Amino acid sequence: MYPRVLTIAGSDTTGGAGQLADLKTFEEYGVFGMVALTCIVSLDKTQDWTPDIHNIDTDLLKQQLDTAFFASPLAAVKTGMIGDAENIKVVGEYLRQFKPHNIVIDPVMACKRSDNMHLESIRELIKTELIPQATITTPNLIEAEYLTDMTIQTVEDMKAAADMIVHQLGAQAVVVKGGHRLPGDKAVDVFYDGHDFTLLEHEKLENTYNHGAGCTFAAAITAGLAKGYSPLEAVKQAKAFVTKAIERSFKVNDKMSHVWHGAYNEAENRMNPHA
Ligand code: PXL
Repeated sequence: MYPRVLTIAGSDTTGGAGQLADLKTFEEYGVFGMVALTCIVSLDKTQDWTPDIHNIDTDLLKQQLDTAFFASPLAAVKTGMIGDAENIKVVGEYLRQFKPHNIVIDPVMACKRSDNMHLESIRELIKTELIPQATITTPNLIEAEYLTDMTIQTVEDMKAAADMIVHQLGAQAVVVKGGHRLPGDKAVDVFYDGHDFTLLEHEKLENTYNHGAGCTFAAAITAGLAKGYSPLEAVKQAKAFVTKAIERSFKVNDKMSHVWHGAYNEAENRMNPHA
């Protein structure tokens, strides 16, 4: 039986990030994806394609969570963008009640080019309701700063933030994503499970077309955990998966460039009668 996994996330209509990235990634990993939608993100073409976040009503989110959690045992659950305080509380309650085996918290607190996530109303709740339940959480540098109130400029800073996220905020493990913002020619992610730090280094990719990379990485970790990988194995495999997705990303238009979730398995060759 295919492991079943649930993503509790928003919809990026353009298909690069959010629950679309998650489902596409789950399929590539061979796990069966379900969705509880938290918000719909549309882009305002009259405002330079600025994202607008439309939160799903809390009762409707509850009905979806009821459906998913009661429908079938879940091998793993991922959370992504939850832009509304009440919705975060509800997700926290369901996770506490159902205690899924593997919980991946992607603490999405900023949407590129948009400040309409009402950060202050959700930041504390992400820290108190979601992070303590995480098997692993996947902040980027900005999110790690929001979680810890630290300024992060070096790998040592990343380690200190990882230590705090595990020992003070209560996640079982964390991977702090250095990405492009970290000075130097290497992209470095710091994995920490409360005992050992592991640095995952990669040459910075020329290609900066990476919309959806964060969601894809966290979704890949979720799928890996559902398949029985250890957190570190899941992170390493996810890194390989998302690196290929970034290498093969493409320009959607002048403003947007998306990762190609099918890159690792060359999904473009599937169902090809001429292959
Ligand atoms: O990359 C963060 C993110 C998460 N979820 C949704 C998004 C975005 C960024 O655009 O649209 C739905």
